[in-house]
Amino acid sequence: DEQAFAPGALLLPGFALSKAAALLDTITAVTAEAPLRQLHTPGGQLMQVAMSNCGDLGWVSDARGYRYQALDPNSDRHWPAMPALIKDLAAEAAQRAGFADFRPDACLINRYLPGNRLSLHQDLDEQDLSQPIVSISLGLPAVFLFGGLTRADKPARLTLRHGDVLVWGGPSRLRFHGVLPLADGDHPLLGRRRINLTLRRAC
Ligand code: MD5
Ligand code: FE
Repeated sequence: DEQAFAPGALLLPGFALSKAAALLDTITAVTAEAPLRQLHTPGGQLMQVAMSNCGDLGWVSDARGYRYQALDPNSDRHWPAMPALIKDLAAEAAQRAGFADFRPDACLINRYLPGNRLSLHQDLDEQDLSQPIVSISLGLPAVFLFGGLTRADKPARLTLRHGDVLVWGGPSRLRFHGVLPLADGDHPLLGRRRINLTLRRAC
């Protein structure tokens, strides 16, 4: 039961559910090579959400700014390869939303613990903003804030659950968005955490 809840935005409830355990295994392997870590914003704030990446490019933030780079700054080694399971699932979801040849080169792994939030922002660091972003949610449910094209637009709320996949394309690609502080809980597969995979064409 797909829901096009805004122009260009498609919610695929439970689309990743049958592959959740296998996805978790690949994430565990990736984060053994490139551990999750909290990044600093260019303004010097420590982000609550811990992050890592797989794929040709990874998103990083530090005093020099936000950017994509091929090397993990913690190790100076390439990010782990993007598992085919993740890449294929994202391409299939994008196809459902009308993006026939989405070939992600970057997968950001976001790890939320209870209390962690992601403040309202836009995703602007990618070269081609006509390419969609595919977001896969695993573990504890989160209240997602889904705003407009200016920061002042009052965001709508949407609960993202284990296995949900969202495709953000077209005019929704540039919406302000964020995540409210994660409520505590104990998920049968992931325990006390939420993991979000964000698949992008970065360059
Ligand atoms: C998350 N992550 O749940 C979200 C999922 C990030 C981030 O925001 O930057 O890592 S991606 C949600 C998203 C992406 C692009 C556009 C819109 C939402 N939107 O128009 O609302 O950890
Ligand atoms: Fe974002």
